[in-house]
Amino acid sequence: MTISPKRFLADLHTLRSFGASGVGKGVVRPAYSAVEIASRRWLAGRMQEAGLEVRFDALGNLFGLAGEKSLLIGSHSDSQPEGGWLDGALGVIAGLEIARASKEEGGPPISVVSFQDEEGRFGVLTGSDVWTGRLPMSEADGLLDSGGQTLRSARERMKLGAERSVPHDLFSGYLEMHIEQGPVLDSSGDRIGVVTDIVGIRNVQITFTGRQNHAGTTPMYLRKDAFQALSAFNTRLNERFSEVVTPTTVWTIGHVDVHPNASSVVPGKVVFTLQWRDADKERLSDMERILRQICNEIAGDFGIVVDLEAVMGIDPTAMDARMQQTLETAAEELAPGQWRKMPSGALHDASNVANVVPSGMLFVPSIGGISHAFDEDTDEEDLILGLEVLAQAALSL
Ligand code: HGY
Ligand code: MN
Ligand code: MN
Repeated sequence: MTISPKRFLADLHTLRSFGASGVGKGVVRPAYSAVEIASRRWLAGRMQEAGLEVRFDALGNLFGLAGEKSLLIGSHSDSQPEGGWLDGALGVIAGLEIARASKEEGGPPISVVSFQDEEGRFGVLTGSDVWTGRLPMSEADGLLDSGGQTLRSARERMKLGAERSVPHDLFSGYLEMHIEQGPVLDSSGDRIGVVTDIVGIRNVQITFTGRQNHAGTTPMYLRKDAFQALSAFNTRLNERFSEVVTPTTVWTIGHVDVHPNASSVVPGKVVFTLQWRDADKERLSDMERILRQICNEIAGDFGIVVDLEAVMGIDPTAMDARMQQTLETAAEELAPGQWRKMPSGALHDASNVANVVPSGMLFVPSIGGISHAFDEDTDEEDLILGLEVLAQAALSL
């Protein structure tokens, strides 16, 4: 199969032009934004030109189908609020190039997918959550983004044409190529990572409600300051998590909304997210137990009301053994001695897809280990090597 690195890179750069941030190679292409929908239409056009049958499902997942039973290759093409140009986009465009090359030469049927909202504007991996059946559409529709908009209202504005469901049994397997988004390959000098497992995640939104009041007249002992409560919560959380975590466990308070966010007002309310990730499901549960205990303590100590939304999550997931073996063989052939097996600390659609078809993942290095930031990047030679390894594995499968 003759893949075209030139055509692959050109498509990758065109996809970046949808929502290009103007800072480095960054993009701002959140799920269901106008520019994200425009990029989906463009992608659908490229799939059609490649001779694939284009299908959008009701959530906005975009498939380019190659026939009755095919290998599926892809990822996502939405971005974080401040994202890089390769996170997700790389896997989708690699899938497009391999499907197109195979079609041109009468090779095996290869289909492409771009899952919607992988970056979790509404959920966790919303598009593949719904496609694989982990999350019912009716529940997904009620999810809110940080601005209070429902997923249902966002998807109803898409107007992407006829929606049709895409059955899982159309596919014999799933391959996803992604940038590593961490420092392991970049610092070791390896050029390819074959993913063994994807970590599990839990994510929750928490609200502390205290008493909004005047910052000059309210004595300290009378305050119910929601921000002070959050500050104490964070300190206690770090102390208590340290009793159960390992060096690879991670946790993040990534979104904080302080109300009314004014210098002369004692904050009456904070809404924040807490996310934690680990390869061990038991540990994820232990951490949730600790979190709930601390919430109770803080409510008592500060006289505030604590509300926890539903904890959302995905369990740790192993990649399929045959898929790993096939990727390893291709890596050893094209990058002898320059690849490694490794777990993924980032989530990927493959975490979900692995529940419905055998799935495998391939990483290429992230320069400086940077991602979810405008300056995320990968050397062009590594992008092309990744494409070649993926194509070789796809052919073998
Ligand atoms: O957060 C993640 O791991 C993924 O990039 N959505
Ligand atoms: Mn991604
Ligand atoms: Mn991401």
